[in-house]
Amino acid sequence: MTTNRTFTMIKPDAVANGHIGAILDQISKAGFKFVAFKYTALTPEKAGEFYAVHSERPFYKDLVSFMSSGPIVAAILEKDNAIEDFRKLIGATDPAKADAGTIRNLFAKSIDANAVHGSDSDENAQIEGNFFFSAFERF
Ligand code: RTP
Ligand code: MG
Repeated sequence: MTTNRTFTMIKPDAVANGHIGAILDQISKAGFKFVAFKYTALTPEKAGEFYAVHSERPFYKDLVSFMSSGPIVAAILEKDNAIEDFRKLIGATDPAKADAGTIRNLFAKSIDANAVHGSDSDENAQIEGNFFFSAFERF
């Protein structure tokens, strides 16, 4: 089933560097509506749980440490073809390989601190949205 929803985080690097406003503006201008939204932070335990799929990868420890290093913005977004269109909007995982004008191209410094998260499937968008938001926080 296609839900037309994706889940995103503005990661600690982009928050710390003052890019929340510019990134939200780019997301809005690309046609995404906000279904749910919060300014929050992940504990190391929560970050580990969120990225558990990567627990055997060599970068997992650094990823968990980075994602719990400061506040983030979490949001559920809605648009036709949301998963694919949002992954295009943010660009490649490694900002050095991200297309010009993408969010990671503009705002990310490295593959580890890459400014934004975007879900990679409808199923994961639902799981990730449920990780952060209750039914009462969606509009
Ligand atoms: P995300 O989940 O954060 O949206 O990133 P992604 O789908 O583009 O990349 P993914 O494969 O899910 O990896 C999650 C995060 O782990 C870090 N990573 N580092 N050093 C590496 O080879 C490597 N590969 C992945 C990145 O920070 C990536 O966003
Ligand atoms: Mg991913």
